[in-house]
Amino acid sequence: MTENLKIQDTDHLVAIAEQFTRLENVTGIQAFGSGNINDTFLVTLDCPEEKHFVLQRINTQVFVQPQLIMHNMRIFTEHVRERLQRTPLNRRWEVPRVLLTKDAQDYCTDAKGSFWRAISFIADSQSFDTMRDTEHAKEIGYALGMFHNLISDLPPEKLADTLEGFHITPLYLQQYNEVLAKTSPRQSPEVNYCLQFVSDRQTFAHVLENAKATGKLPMRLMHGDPKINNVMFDTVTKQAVSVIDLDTVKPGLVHYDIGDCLRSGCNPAGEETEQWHSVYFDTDLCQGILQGYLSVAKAFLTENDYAYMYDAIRLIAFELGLRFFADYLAGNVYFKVKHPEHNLTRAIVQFKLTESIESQETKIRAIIQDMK
Ligand code: GN1
Ligand code: MG
Repeated sequence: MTENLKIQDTDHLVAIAEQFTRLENVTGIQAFGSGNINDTFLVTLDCPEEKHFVLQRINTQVFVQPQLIMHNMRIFTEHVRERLQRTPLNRRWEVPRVLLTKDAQDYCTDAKGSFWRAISFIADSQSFDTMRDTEHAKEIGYALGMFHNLISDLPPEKLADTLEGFHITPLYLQQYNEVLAKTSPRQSPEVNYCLQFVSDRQTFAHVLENAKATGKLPMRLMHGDPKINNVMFDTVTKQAVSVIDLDTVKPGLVHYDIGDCLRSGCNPAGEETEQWHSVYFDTDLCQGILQGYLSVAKAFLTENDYAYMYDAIRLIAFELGLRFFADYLAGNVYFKVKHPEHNLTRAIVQFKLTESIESQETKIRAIIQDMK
């Protein structure tokens, strides 16, 4: 048992984990990953065929209808399984499975009302918080492209909206303005930088929602959170084998995903760095990701999709910074933090990244143009 969990926590967790087992015994349980919203644990079993599974407590302050997540996951996994059976790929690709409880439910609740669910662990795989090289970048892009490709024929209206307002930048801006009206943040050069940064980009915040409203970009299905560490890599072949974290798979713009994948993948310092002076957007990695993405996604993209790619990259970096900064001002109520200034530092990292994207606009647009 791990040191970072207290004995009583561990006993409670084992009891929950056992709800999702049959004949196997739980031999270990440890905190897992670096999620900012849900609590995630890796459960170890005494079963050679399936040594691990992932147990998660869904944050119901954020996901107010967690049953919808499970509903979407069922439809999504069923669709992709059928697709892959019909047209198998010539390389390893897996989709996390939802595990059922002893009484055949896809979640269980505990005495405190917490919502727990279990998902299969992609065996012999690992994820990364930062990119190794352009080969890695191509694989990340391929993974997102494959993810989009496999659901490109699933009608968006079949999936529920698990998180209303997610990636609607003007809404985040509105919430930010509301928080700002209620608080008087402690003045500092960092806070002033953020205030000015947001104030200068009020109009830009609407770019994707305007494109959606005017029919330039269609509603499709998206992953919602395809950041670099949600792509699993085979430990031997080093190829991408799965995209995990399916809580926000729902109707939306693929541009939110393209933007999120690039803002997380092309920031070599990583989103948790404290060294925000050294944050920059790496255009070689950007080229690698887009190359991998388009090798699978070209088939369903339109001229307008390309036209908005640059804006998507810039917007999602800005949006995440805005979300972190608004949460800092609100007293850290949404994202988990390790210290009170954590969300402020995270916001500055995203704003520095946005600045770097803006200063390389011509180059990034040329990369996109050359790849069509
Ligand atoms: C949150 O919890 P996690 O790490 O999977 C957030 C994403 C952000 C991400 C930044 C539901 O994802 O939108 O991009 O943090 N998820 C939600 O690391 O808000
Ligand atoms: Mg997530």
